[in-house]
Amino acid sequence: MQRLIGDPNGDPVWPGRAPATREMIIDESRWDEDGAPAFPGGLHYADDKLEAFLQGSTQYDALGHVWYGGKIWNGYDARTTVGGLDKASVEPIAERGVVGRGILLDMARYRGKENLGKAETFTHEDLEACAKEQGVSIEKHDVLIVRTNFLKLFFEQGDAFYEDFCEPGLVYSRELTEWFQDREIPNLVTDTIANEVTFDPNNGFALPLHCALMRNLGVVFTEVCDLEKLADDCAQDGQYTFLYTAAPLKVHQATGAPVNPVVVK
Ligand code: UVW
Repeated sequence: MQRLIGDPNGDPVWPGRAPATREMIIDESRWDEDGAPAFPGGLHYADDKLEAFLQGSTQYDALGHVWYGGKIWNGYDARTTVGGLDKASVEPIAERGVVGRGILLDMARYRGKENLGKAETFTHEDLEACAKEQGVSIEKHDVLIVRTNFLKLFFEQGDAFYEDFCEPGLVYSRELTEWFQDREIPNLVTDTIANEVTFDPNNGFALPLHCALMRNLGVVFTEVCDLEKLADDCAQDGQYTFLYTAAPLKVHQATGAPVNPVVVK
């Protein structure tokens, strides 16, 4: 479910971030150069380096990634983020990983579309209706995996994708927040950059669900997942639940980290 990291064609990223670049440090062309190291037995090897925003591909957000009112998740002072997250970094998610029942909610297919459009919203009631149509029910502690196929437009449109940038997604309401809380949903996974409608159509706020779900409830977010193969598979066999497993890279004090979630059906 991970998109490619370091692909020259780039990866969709939040405005202001840049796609990862991978640089070849040594390969067969370098071993003939003057000063190249020599190893007994004629050993050669290839080595490379990645320069990447930690949230510049398929990734887990740390719980301390977003806040308001000077407090991050669990009431910690937001100044604990200065110079690196002393609290609520990605490390505990990396150490323990996430394993549980995953459920794919294919909102694009449910709405009869190839992909959801810019700023298209849906609610927890739509998620329930989608599950019902798929013949499954959302259970307590399920990892919710929501497909929009919106990032298809990034690959089709290039830079124009970022004009009037507003992704489709869940829209904030108190009822939606309580719905997540009642079900103790541990993890929201989507194929968009922000996991929610970027700007709330009701009040214009940016990313209110990052605040309500991540900062206030401790729901972890997995973003920029490639759900296409999984969605095709589920549509084919009609089975929309599976074992979901993921552990992001363990990066000290980081605000997020790349991950390749794997499901077992
Ligand atoms: C921001 O970092 C602002 O958003 P996201 O969590 O979607 O990457």
